[in-house]
Amino acid sequence: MSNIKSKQYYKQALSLMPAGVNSPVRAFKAVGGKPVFIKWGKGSKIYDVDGNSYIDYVLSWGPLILGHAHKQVINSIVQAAKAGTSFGAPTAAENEIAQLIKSAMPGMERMRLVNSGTEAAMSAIRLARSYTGKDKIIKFQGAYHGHSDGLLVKAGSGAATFGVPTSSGVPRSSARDTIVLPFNDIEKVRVVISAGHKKIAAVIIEPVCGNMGVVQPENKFLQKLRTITRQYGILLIFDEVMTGFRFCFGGAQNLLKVKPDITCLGKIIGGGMPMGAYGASKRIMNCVAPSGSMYQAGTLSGNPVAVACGLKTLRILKKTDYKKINSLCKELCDAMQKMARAQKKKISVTRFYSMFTVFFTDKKVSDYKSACRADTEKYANYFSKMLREGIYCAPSQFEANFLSFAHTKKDIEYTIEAFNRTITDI
Ligand code: HOZ
Repeated sequence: MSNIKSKQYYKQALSLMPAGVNSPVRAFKAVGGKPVFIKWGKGSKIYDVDGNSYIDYVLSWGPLILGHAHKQVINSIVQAAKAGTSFGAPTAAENEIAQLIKSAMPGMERMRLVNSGTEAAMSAIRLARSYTGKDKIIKFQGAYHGHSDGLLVKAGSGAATFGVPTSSGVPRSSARDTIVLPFNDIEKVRVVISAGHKKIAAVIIEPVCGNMGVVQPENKFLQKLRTITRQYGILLIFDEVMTGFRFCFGGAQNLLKVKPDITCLGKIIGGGMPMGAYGASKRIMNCVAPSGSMYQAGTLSGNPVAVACGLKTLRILKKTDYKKINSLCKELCDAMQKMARAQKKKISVTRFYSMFTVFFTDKKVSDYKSACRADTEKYANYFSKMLREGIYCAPSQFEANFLSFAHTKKDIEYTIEAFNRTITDI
């Protein structure tokens, strides 16, 4: 496997961008080696500048649920671009995508399209503060809701990967209003809320965590959280940036039957183009300017090319049976877990529908503390070996891997064989 061209591009990139990348985890610092530079993708595969191919389980960190360069999606992008790339004025397609999202998540009676998940979560927090007149928020340890100041406290994803869960440059005054609690610990939530509810505007949560690796809610944690927040007049924000349209045509809120007050979306709703959204009841969304006094705006919000890409993706998903992707992911994860057991390796494969993480620990992973017990050196070794096998996994222990509808049985069988070879000497 030659990496000559990737190395050259990386060397050049180092003189242009911090660590040579435009988002930290891409630098491969947590897994060693140098990043591969991708030239193109099709279906379940990506191809680098040296001509190597990889079965892709990152899928642009989730959005490409239909696989790379899906023909109909690309056609929609081309058609939209031909008609103009940005107007900074309303278009009919924005109504269409908002209507489709609302039909899948009826709690989003009104919504705003934005450009990323970070923007959606940041705006949702401002909205909750505006609506309740309170300042403090609760988030969970190891959860990641984008890189806005108040949310970059004890955060997961790249922040956890690089040991800067609370970023430098975040003013103490911003972090002061963020209360961080352990995921899946409802008693801690109860104690903190009953003592401090007069100052707490919202609880923000990834209903299924993806940014500390995949960690599921347990023992009706979300249902109980819903009851407590409602009881104390605190808004519940579901960050469904990763989970929205990933498990079904809707969100984790549909599957788990818990209705948040505010929903944040990103990734899949843009189908691989930059897009996010936040939405809530008409009453809550009426706070947003110019209906209300909470200001939020964006030149590229509802961008016609991004909307066309997201709209086509969602329309295809609406007609698609998710059973195929979910059962294929189950087959993959069950086989990996079985092989790990057979080889007596300390590995726990966590999975929720078509999202999964291979944790290098045999202990149960139910929160950030238990996720941190995983052996990150072993993960790094695993990542590099899988890459050499032609499999592109998340370049950090604290991230999710994803399947797409383009992944085939053959991809899965090859991955299982490669996994078995790979873990033998780890
Ligand atoms: N932190 C992102 C995933 N949770 C990674 C984004 C990227 O590097 O593209």
